Amino acid sequence: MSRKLDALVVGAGFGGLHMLHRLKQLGLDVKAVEAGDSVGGTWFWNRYPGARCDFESHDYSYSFDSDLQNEWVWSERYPSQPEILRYLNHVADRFDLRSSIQLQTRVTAARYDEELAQWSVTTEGNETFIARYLIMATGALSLPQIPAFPGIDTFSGSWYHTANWPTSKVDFTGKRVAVVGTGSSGVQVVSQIAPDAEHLFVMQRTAAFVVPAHNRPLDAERDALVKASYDGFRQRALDSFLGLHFDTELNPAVDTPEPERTAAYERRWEIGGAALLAAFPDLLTNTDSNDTLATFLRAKIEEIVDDPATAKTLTPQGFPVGAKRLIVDSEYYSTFNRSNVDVVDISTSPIRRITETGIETADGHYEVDVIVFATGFDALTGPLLNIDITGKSQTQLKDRWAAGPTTYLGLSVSDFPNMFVVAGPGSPSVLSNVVRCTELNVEWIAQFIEHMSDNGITAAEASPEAENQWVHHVNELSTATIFPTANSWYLGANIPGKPRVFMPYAGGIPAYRQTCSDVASSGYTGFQLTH
Ligand code: NA7
Repeated sequence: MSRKLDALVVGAGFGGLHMLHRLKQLGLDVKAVEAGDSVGGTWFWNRYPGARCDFESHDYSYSFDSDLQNEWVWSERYPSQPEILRYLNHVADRFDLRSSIQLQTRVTAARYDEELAQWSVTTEGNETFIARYLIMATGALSLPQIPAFPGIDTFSGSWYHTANWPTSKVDFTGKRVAVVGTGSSGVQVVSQIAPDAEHLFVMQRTAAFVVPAHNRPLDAERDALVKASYDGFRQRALDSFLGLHFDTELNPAVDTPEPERTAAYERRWEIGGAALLAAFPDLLTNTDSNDTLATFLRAKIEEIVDDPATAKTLTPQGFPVGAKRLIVDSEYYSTFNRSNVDVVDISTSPIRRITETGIETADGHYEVDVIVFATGFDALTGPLLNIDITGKSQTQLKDRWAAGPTTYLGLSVSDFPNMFVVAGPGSPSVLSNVVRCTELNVEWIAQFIEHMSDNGITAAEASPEAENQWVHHVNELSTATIFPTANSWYLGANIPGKPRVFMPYAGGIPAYRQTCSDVASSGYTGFQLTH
């Protein structure tokens, strides 16, 4: 049985919920399908202890509805996973979206019918949806990666991935635990497990730069202050590279004399969060400048961690600060001062296999009862390529993207008409406050769909020329930054065999917003429109 719709939205996280709401406002017959048991997307799945957003609550929230943003009260400076999930559930109720969302529905394939100008979308349960518009709000970090360590099936204890955490509480009391991976998820979970575990081994392949969050309850005064000037607050965010506002010194870091420069870093260390990365205007473009911040952060690790050998292992080397995502967490380094916590350097002695009783590395065996994989995601392209997507002339997305993703504005792919991507590769996405990016994308897609319908346009796709130019532009922008110099998931470097291409748009939110707006106001330049 197939269900016919105007539009199908895949995913009910930040992007999908907003998209559904906008298309309903346009009067379209629209449905969202969601693989999870609840709305929330990333914030539904990543429910490991300590899961928290690294951007502040007011920033990491929708701006599209004035009443929504004024009535919701965040309880902490940085929102925890349960609170964000409550917020997204509130949004689903407030805008009456639930009856248009089908949960526990994973899309497996989508095929474009050129003659009828419509998509046929199949689910794991063999349902079919027919829709003119297909909007992929599948998330950038929604396909977890579990490395293919041999022997995992023989392990007699329990193991979990942070991005697929059980809904019931996992009790670590008195257990020997290994956490594999020290990205944001690993860092957050480590300080939560350490107090309960009998022993915790933190298996680190690459030491990460971690800055304090200084999380705290959000006081009513701060909340009132933001709400009194929400318009200005949102505008400043949209005018900022990351889609959230930080105070930046006027002069480049390299031109700022000591001790003024260190004082600027110290102030931001005390403020907490990603503010450090925005301290000077050239930190993301000049490696010498970036080195000054790296030196500052390395000294902090030495100060906090008591054991010099442990501090040395935890000290990142060989890549600029921010080239791998800067991690925000207050307790991580001090957790290694506990007698029951050890860092294991698996860069020098890699994991060989999982045994029945633990983890075997090149130089030893670690007996554990629980393994927590905090090994990240097949980011940006993974969630899309995990679906068998076929466009015009039998073109398969996985073939088209074999050498890396190609999009126009991150929103559209040539030969895949009427398919739009929210916060996809080629958009600022994970390189920005992703909520600002999803809102820009959703609003832009909604307006384009309205334009198509008002003008009798049945199909729209990126032209190959516009797509090529955009891909070239995205590459060019990234090479002017420090981003491509680290083995990060931004580049696909964490997935064996994945093409090494810097995927997000590194030009910042203001430039991206301007370009998308110019494309729309010029009658959708770069799109092939079929009437
Ligand atoms: P990340 O940031 O991709 O971190 C994954 C971690 O797992 C990282 O330390 C990896 O080391 C490590 N890893 C990955 N594969 C392996 C293998 N095969 N062996 C050993 N260690 C491995 O994912 P997160 O979930 O922490 O965070 C993702 C984003 O979510 C985050 O940036 C925020 O935006 C929210 P590596 O650095 O690759 O050497």
